[in-house]
Amino acid sequence: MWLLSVVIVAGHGENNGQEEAQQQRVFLHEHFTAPVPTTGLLYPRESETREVRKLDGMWRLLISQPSDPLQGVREKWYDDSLHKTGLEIIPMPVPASYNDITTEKLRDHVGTVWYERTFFVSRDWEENRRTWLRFGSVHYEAVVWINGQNAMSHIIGHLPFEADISNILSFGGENRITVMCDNRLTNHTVPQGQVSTVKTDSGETPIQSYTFDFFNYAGIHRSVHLYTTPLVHISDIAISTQLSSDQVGRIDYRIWLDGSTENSTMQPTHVLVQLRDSDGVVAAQQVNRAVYNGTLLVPGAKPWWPYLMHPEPGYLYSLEFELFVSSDEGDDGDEVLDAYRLPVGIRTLSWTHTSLLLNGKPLYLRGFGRHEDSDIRGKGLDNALLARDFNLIKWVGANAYRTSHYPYSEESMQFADEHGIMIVDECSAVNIDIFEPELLSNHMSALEQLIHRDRNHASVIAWSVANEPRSFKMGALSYFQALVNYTRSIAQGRPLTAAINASPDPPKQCHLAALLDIVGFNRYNAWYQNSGRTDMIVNLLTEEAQRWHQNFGKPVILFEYGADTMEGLHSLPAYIWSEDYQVALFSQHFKAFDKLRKQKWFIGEFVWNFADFKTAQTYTRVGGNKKGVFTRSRQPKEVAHILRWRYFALAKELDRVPLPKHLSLYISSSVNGNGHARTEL
Ligand code: BDP
Repeated sequence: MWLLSVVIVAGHGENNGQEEAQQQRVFLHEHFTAPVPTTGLLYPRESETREVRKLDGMWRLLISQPSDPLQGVREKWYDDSLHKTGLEIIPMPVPASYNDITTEKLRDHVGTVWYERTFFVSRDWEENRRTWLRFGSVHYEAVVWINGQNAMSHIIGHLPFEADISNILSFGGENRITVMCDNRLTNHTVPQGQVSTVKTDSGETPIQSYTFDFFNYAGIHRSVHLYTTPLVHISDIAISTQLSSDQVGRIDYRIWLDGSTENSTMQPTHVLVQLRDSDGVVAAQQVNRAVYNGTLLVPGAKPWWPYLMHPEPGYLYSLEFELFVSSDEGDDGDEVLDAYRLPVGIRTLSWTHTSLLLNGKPLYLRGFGRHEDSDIRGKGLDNALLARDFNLIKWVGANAYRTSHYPYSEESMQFADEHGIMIVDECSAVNIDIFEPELLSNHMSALEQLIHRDRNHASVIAWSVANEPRSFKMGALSYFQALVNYTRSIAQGRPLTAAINASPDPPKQCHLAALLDIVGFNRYNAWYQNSGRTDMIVNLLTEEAQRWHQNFGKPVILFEYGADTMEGLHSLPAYIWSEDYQVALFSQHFKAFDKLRKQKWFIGEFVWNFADFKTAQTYTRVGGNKKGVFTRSRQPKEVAHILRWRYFALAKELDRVPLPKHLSLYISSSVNGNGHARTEL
């Protein structure tokens, strides 16, 4: 890294002078250390050689003093039960964000909290296996102890981490797990934030601020798994797939083994790789003796297709890996050392300067930006919510969403594979600014961990490297050159994109767009710009999209458009915040999209947002961001019906999908020939 210059710009006020100066520091990110590649972390799945248990449920929580977040580390609270501290302990569900569970204190807590629970492990788990502890996500930073011994630590929320804890477990006895979770964001975390101290009526207290527009929920957000593997086991798998024009599927796979045993009769001799279709019938197989990578060919393969692009969307095979040790008695006596089954969809993904293609067919994406967010649970994984959301996505006829603005749960990625919903998979770099080397290295790590986690999902059609970075700044150019070069080297056959809000043209031209494969932009015409003017959408939007394509020669997507809308608020003529206004604004966008679709390089329209969600407190947000097509409790606003009509009309036009029976309501026999004119409410 080379500091090119430090330009001190005189600030307009004393307070922001320092900040502005800092923002002007420009680094040439020529020499950076790429992240150490992630290993392991296969999603825990039961098999004949593996057991999986969840440690979800009610844990205990201790809230540290915001003024002394590391007190517990100094005083070694992990050495004994948290009760021994004499401090207040409260029940806390896992998985869930802790913020909205209590009635006071916790919502705006800044700093660390301590989680704890106990569990038993049977003696059977001691022999010939390893026991792993795996967290789906702890936001933002976690340190984990088992029975007082440090087991692992991790930074960056929304990503899994794990450790082999066999050596620190008490088998046949009680074990204690202690987790310290820190929610503080700084200039070098992904996303960024700042902690400062304010003087309140009862003294000084730290507060967390950030520029991104969703609440910084924290806690143990996803399931905690305890699982076993054999001593020598399959630790990691990478696959890539292709489908030829004559329907021959191709799966290139690679597996990694981990562990050793002194017992030579337990050394693996070969791997049996079998691809089973959804009826369990073997469609292809291979025995691999020396190397752990290979190719399976699948004649007459059933491809993975997105929802509404095929009568059987989301078709998944099960790719079985069985690790064997040969016995002297011949094949029949071979012993399975380890078995792991990976769901796999076979498809070809490719792109050009104008299109993104799946199985050779150009895609038109229609969907949403979303959030993992709900009442009480915050960002905690909730299967009921997950199932409801997918039902709504399918009801509305969407075929894609972006995991704005961080990686979503692994369970949701599996759901997307199964339902044929395409995912633009975004890392947690939202609104980044101040492009310093420490940020770059965490940002690279965020992408590396995301790609490692999600590379085997058929549903993932692109990686989004950032949302609304301050990419027009001078410092952004070398930052994104380094970031994109690195990410491209690990991209596993997916194009790179980002959701940009800088401009396609100088003076605030985006430095990132030229580096991407697909240019995505966010634009709030008739909302943040020209509020109230739904007559100022079509031309502005179509012209801007054209500028993006002309300037950068890439396929273009609109990743965000929308309007805050209070459910139940109506106004004629339409007035901002009313349901009528949201409908009118969407309708004008649809006109622009249809103009743009004639130009083949415009490949997708994403609404902001799928559902209302919680934000930090500010006078522009009434109980949170209300741009949802659905309310926070997942009921439709009026616009949802209009959107449904459009998304199904697109499915009909593009893929000859019949319209759902009850899309429109009977009004009168004189309207539209069949009497159906208005969408069903
Ligand atoms: C965009 C951001 C998104 C916000 C949205 C909004 O990408 O996170 O929630 O604006 O203001 O700029 O609603």
